[in-house]
Order: sequence, then structure tokens, then C-alpha cells
Amino acid sequence: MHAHAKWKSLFIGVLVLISATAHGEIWELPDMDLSTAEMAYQGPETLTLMITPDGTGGYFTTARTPSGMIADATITLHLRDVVGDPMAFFPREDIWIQSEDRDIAFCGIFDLWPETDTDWDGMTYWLQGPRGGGFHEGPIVVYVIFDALSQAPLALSFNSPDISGNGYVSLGDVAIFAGDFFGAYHFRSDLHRDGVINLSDVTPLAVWMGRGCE
Ligand SMILES: [Ca+2]
Repeated sequence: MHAHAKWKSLFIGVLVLISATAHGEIWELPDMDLSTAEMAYQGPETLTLMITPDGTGGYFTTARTPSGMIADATITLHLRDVVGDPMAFFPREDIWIQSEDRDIAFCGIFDLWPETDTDWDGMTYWLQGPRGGGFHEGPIVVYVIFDALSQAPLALSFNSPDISGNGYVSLGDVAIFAGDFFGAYHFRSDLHRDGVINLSDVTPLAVWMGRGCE
């Protein structure tokens, strides 16, 4: 009887092991209600990040408020499963930011991704300025496998010396800028974001003239 009990116990142990292994291979999906993303800046304003086709426009840490104050727009994502547990090592390729109408012209899909796969705590973040152009007055949505997070979108806007969003800073952008410079205020040309369009907004156009996505 003793030997029988021993074999029975081993058998159950193997069953538990098989079950646990099978469970580990089940692809669990993140929960869009329990997963959350927030910006470091917690104030009431919509921040603006100037992006460029070559990715040298600035980090999320150097976004600006509408009046021109530097503010930290770093986005941190907490990815959680249906019971609220962190989802570790989730691939960053399945996570991205975009406007709801997709009017930010990122140079490639990898420019929308966060810096890393999620870590042990199910966390990842956006820090480096993506390569891209066009403009969008916000807000920004975080998507995970084509689903948007349920929470309110993030109050972040983008503009770029590639105003037209064709992937290059060129004379066409200068023409758009000139129209805004001499005409009514337009967010897209407030490249040195401070609520007015003046000579300081010409600088990014001059610095990045001729630069493109490649
Ligand atoms: Ca300005």
C-alpha cells in the first residue's frame, strides 16, 4: 500500500506539472480596463512635443505647455491581465501610440512603439522622440493589439518642421509656415511652442531643412 501511495503521489505531481506547463502556454490578453497609461506631467494643459523626420526633435521629457514651459510628457504604461496582474515581457511591437484619426505621420511603425517590452512589473514607457512629421493637437491614444485603452486619451499633441507630414522638411513646409507666420495663428507652425508664431519658430525649420525619414 505504501508503494502504491507513493506512485499515486508521483502521478498527481506529473499531472500538476503538465497542467501548469499547458497553462503557461495559453496566450493571455491584456485587459483594456485594468491596463493604464499616464504622463509624468499631471497638470491641466495639453503638452506639445515637436518631432522631426530624423528623430532628433527632442525627448518626451522636453515637451512644452501651450505657454512654452518645459514639461515631462513621458508616458508610462502599466499592462495588466483580466485579474489585474502585471503582464511581464509583453512585446513592444504590439503596443503603440497614435491619434484617433491617425494623422501623425510617423516614419515607421517602430517609431510608435515604447522603448522596451514590458518589464517584470508589466511596465514600459515612451521617452525618445519618435521620427515623424505632420501635426496633431491631441489627444493621444495607447493601443495594445489594435484595442485602445479604455481610459481617457492622453493630453499630448505633436507638431513638426515637416508640417505637411510627407517625411521631409522642404520648401513646401516653408510655404505653409509663411502662410501661418503672416496670417492667423496656427498650432502646426508654433514649432517653438509658446502660443505665438515668431522668429523663434523659424529656427526648427532652418535646422531641420532637408532632413527626411531616411
Ligand atoms: Ca512659437
